Amino acid sequence: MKSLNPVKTSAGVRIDPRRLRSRLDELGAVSPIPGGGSCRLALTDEDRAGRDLVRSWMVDLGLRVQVDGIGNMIATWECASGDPVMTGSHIDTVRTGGRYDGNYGVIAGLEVIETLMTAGLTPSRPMSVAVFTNEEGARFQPDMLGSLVYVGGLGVEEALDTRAIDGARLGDELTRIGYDGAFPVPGPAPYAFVELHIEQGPLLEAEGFTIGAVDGVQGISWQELTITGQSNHAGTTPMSLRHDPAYVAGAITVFLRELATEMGGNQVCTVGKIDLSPNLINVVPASALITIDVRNTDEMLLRQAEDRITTFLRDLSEREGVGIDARRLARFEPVIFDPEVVRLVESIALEHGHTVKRMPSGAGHDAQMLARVCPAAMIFVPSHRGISHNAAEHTDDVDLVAGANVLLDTMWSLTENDPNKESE
Ligand code: HGY
Ligand code: MN
Ligand code: MN
Repeated sequence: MKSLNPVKTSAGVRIDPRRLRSRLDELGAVSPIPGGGSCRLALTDEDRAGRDLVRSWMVDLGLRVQVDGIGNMIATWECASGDPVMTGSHIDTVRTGGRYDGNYGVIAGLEVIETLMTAGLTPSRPMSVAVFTNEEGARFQPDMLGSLVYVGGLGVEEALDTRAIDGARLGDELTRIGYDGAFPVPGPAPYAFVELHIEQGPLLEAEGFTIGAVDGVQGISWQELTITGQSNHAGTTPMSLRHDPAYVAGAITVFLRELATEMGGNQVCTVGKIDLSPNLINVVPASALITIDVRNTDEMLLRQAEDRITTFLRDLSEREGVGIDARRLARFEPVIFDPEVVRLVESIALEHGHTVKRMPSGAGHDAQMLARVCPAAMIFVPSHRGISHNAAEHTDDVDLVAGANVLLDTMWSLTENDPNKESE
């Protein structure tokens, strides 16, 4: 993207904190769980209820709402010609979702548009807010599935045939909840994409920063391992004769922890799911299904980690006499965001008087997919104690408002920034 001159909104227009807060609480109350979070797994009835609510806000604002073939909702303020400046995120959650993950970026995007409309400011480009399908990847894999299809990184037919962890077919669920839209995918590339999101990690709060100018997203490697052994009696089977999938699942979990600790840096490894069968106290399991989530900001190191895991699994299966079948669920290389847009976020946050930290994202986001087709970047605000994917997820209102105002001026600068125009 050509060099951008920060353009202030006239008279320092700012969002309405009460409206932002009330919409976050209203959406958070859709399928609530104890502790203030929500459970809206992708394409469930709960997700539909959340979508219906957000779409009603989009329609009330007079935006043109287009639902595409993978269920992405794109709401556009058609106030000018040209490719839109797009923001947005997701409103599907993990099973133990917090109030802000994804929701905040969508609601802040609508807040930016409503604030500009109320102030009588009309951008020189259209603005749009996207709700992408199945960002979490908790029910259907991979994660960021909707935005990946939107940018042409996954064929829509293949995506529609994806099976959920509960066996449902994605396309059938999309039809069932009434969000199998007619708008074609891949969708049109926006002029630029900026996503506002909570950090979901501890750095901003621990280091005393208000805004994160996110310059990239780390690489992600997801696999599902099916471990098959010999089911047997827990009391009569000598230890030397066991082929025990539960032990193998445990050994893999320990290995991943030790690998990440040894590699250090940004290397992280997680076993998030272990399903034993038949899962009974007095039966050596027949099988174990586990997931492994491995990430690093450096692609070469991520590949090294994957190679070491593959070697470990091969040796372990021979030693324990079990089968280990790996199924790839997601694999995205690290992404670097557009330096000009990152610099714009940073300079606007500083103009607003905030402390700003440049940082990569440890979590995956839709922005990493939009970066394939347009200049993209992200804005982070702190997560209290770095907690996320947990009902206890929290960000102070003052930080939520700060981030939304940085988003407002970033989007406004992008719509008003004509490289041939003198900076004001
Ligand atoms: O897994 C992730 O990083 C994101 O929450 N989908
Ligand atoms: Mn998210
Ligand atoms: Mn998430």
